[in-house]
Amino acid sequence: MSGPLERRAVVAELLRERGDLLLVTGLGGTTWDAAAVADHDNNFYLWGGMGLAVATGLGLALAQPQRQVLVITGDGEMLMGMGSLATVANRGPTNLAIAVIDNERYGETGEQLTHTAGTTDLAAIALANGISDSREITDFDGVTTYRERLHAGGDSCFAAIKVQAGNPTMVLPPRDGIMVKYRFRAALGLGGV
Ligand SMILES: Cc1ncc(C[n+]2csc(CCOP(=O)(O)OP(=O)(O)O)c2C)c(N)n1
Ligand SMILES: [Mg+2]
Repeated sequence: MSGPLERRAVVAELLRERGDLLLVTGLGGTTWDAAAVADHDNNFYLWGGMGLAVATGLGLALAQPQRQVLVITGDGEMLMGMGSLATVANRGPTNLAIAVIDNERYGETGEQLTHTAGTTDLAAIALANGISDSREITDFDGVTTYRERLHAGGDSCFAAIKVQAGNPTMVLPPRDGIMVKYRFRAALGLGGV
C-alpha cells in the first residue's frame, strides 16, 4: 500500500535549513521535487540517468569527507542500482545518507507498479547489506527525525519513505548538464575540467 505522505512535503522537510548539504537526485520525479523546493548550487541532478544515484553520492561522499551528502532518489531508480548499497556498506562513509521516495511505482513513465508494491523491502535490503541504520518511514514525524539524523552525520543511513502515488507538477531545474556540473564543482571550490 502506498503511504499517506506527500512527496513534495517530504523532500521540502528533508531539505529544510539544509546548510551546506550536498544533494544528488535521481532521475525524473526526485529531480523535479528538489527543483520545486529550490534550485541550489549544491544540487547535482541526474535528470534522466537511471541506476547510479547512490553510486554517484557514494563517490561524492568519499571525495568530500568533510561535507554531508544526501541522495534522494525513487524506488524504481534504487531497484536498478541496488548493488550500490552493498558498496556503500562496505566502504562505510560517515557522511552519506540515502532517502528513497517510494511511491511503489515508476511514476514518471506511467505509474507502473514496482517491486516495492509487492514483496520487495528496500530498507531490509539496505540493512542486509550492512547499512545498520536502515528504516522505512510512513509518517511525517519519521521524516523529521530522519532529517535530523542525516544532518548530524555519522555512519551511512538509509530510509525508504512511503509516499502517495501521483505525479505533482513538473518543476524543471536547469537543463544544461554541463552548466550544472561546473556550477556544482565551483560550489565545492573546484575549478577546471
Ligand atoms: C536506463 C533507463 N531505463 C528507463 C528509463 C525511463 N524512466 C525514466 S523515469 C523512470 C521511472 C523512475 O521511477 P522511480 O525511480 O520510482 O521514480 P518516480 O517517477 O516513481 O518518482 C523510468 C523507467 C531511463 N530514464 N533510463
Ligand atoms: Mg517511484
